[in-house]
Amino acid sequence: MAAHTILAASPSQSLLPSFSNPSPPFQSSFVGLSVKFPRQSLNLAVASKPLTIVAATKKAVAVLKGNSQAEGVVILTQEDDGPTTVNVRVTGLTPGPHGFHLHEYGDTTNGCISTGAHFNPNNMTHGAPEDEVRHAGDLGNIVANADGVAEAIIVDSQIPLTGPNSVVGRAFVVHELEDDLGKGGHELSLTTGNAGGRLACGVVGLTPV
Ligand SMILES: [Cu+2]
Ligand SMILES: [Zn+2]
Repeated sequence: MAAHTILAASPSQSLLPSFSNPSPPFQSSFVGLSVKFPRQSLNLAVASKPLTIVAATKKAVAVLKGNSQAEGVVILTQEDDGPTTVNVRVTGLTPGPHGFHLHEYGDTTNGCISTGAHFNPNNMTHGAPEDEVRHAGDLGNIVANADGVAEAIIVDSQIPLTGPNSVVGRAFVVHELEDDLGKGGHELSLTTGNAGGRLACGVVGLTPV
């Protein structure tokens, strides 16, 4: 996998435009009017200088443990500002669906309880991953087979690894019961999906690509 690609025409040349040029092409000629160009167009305007293209992959991991037999590993990858791919493997579950969420805090001082509520930066009610109205942390259910093993690959756009809504430092939680995706009619459906207890959890941390 292309990990961290930096392309530059010549590493020995400066990547910044020269300010010693007597008539820089990016300077406004209108007196008293300030014109700002975004950095990218500034680079393009200085045709004699090399272009810089940066493509970055971010990768993170969470190790899930708790006061049950359930344990697992979650690997997250994100290319640039694209969706995040979440690779999940949890063992030690009862066969069937189990709610799977990103919770707000990466705090396990009181076990999985101290990870708080579902990660919800947009102040929504609980829902399914494909719903418009959902918590960002709502990743639906993972389904364990007869051996108690749940494996899933989830691609989601609301759980980036950078920026103001980054999930690095927050925690995954796998639940005892099925998440009803907000549609169960239970008093907890619109907050937790009525997914029951917290079997295992793990804090999302950066890892080498
Ligand atoms: Cu949860
Ligand atoms: Zn939720």
